[in-house]
Amino acid sequence: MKLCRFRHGDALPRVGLLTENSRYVIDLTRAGIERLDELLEEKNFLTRLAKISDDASLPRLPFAGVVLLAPVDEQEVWAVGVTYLRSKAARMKESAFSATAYDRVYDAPRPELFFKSQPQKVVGTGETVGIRRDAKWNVPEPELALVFNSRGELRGFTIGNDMSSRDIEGENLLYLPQAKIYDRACALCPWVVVGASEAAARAWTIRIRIGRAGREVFGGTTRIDRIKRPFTQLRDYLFRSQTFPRGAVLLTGTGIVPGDGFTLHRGDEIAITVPAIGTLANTVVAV
Ligand code: DO4
Ligand code: MG
Repeated sequence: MKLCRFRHGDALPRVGLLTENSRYVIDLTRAGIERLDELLEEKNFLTRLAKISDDASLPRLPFAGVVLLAPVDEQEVWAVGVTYLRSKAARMKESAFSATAYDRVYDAPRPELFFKSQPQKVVGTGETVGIRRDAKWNVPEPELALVFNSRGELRGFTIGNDMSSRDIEGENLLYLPQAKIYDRACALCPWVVVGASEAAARAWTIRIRIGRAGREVFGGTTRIDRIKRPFTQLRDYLFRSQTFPRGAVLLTGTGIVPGDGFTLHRGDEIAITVPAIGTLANTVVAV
């Protein structure tokens, strides 16, 4: 099942459930569900959603008539880095003098976790993502995203883009927050797939296509099962000594890194797809 946040007309954001045929969004407002984060707190939310999908009295809105939003109400977005060998190799190569930090974190028990975005700064599909004006080497990072409730229970999966400035990151590891956190640096796919297990998600693939003036300038695919660490381990470290009263979203790291000669340009079209979830599509602007 796929959940989303959406807007319809002038109304405030609502929560929706995609119908089996993907043609309608069931508006969950009349079922008493007004916020995604609250729904994900419910113990039996999957059973409730199964009943809702059979309830013909709830309004079904044609898919084409709704505006899909990023699937966060008040959840912070965090990220984990260097979870794929490909990411480790790329960071070691780009680093002026901190290459061993990446090598060590890849093998260490404690993962590299970092704050990525406040919820209100997350952009959704169809919106613009940013490249910094003071950076020369900018890339998207296509990542599977884990959606947790406040108890750290994995409630669903979506797709994230951890936009990054590689020259700033490579110059000095202490610049990582500037390479990672700026306006329009975090995008999330509107769909949250619920009811799938970690084992199922590990069989998925993630791919990216970057278009420029109608031509593909970069494409790549990888498998989620190449993520080195179990999702439970990532969750345990994220929730250590830290509470998330509204839950949290965790980007799980990138395994697709364009070659060193590639940087994003304004106007580039980025499409990140996990077939089991959907596509996150954004156009690049300078911020
Ligand atoms: O340490 C730098 C960030 C790594 C990252 O974002 C990734 O591997 O996806
Ligand atoms: Mg990343």
